[in-house]
Amino acid sequence: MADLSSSARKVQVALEARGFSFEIQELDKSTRTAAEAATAIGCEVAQIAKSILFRGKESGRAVLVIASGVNRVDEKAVAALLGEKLGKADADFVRAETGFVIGGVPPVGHDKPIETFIDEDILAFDAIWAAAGTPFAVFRLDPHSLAALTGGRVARVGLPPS
Ligand code: 5CA
Repeated sequence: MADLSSSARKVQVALEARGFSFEIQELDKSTRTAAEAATAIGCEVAQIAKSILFRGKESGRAVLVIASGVNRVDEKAVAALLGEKLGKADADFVRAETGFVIGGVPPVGHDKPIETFIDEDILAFDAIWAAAGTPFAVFRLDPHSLAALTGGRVARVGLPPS
């Protein structure tokens, strides 16, 4: 913990505050994208929990989708659950809403509460990995903890590659 960068430490504190003992690891290889993270860790890309931010088109509120690394987010499915169409989030919006930079956005520990959806495909694995605040930090967790950890709703919000 003492060795973690300040952004990773914020995530470690948030995990502990929710009663989880998952340990953040800072690697010397980039984990900025799901593919890079899988290579650095030595796991399947599908085992990477991507945190993708959207912006409600009318409300402007942030919406987080945690998806399996191989899937695309089914924006129509998320919009239907939300009752609002989705717009894109740019890098500044991501930073302002979460407190983290793209490539390091974690599933928890954001500066503001964010409505969250969890891609049900991520539950197929015994272990998954999520970003932990920087493009070099990750933590390993069991996917069934994601809902309790984030307060998110598990739903069919991922589109597998064809
Ligand atoms: N650290 C890895 C997972 S361990 C990670 O954060 N992967 S990610 O997929 O969740 O984050 C990268 C995502 O950020 C991309 O899938 C993409 O949706 C988003 N992104 C990348 N560049 C931009 C950009 N310029 N503007 C908005 N979103 C972007």
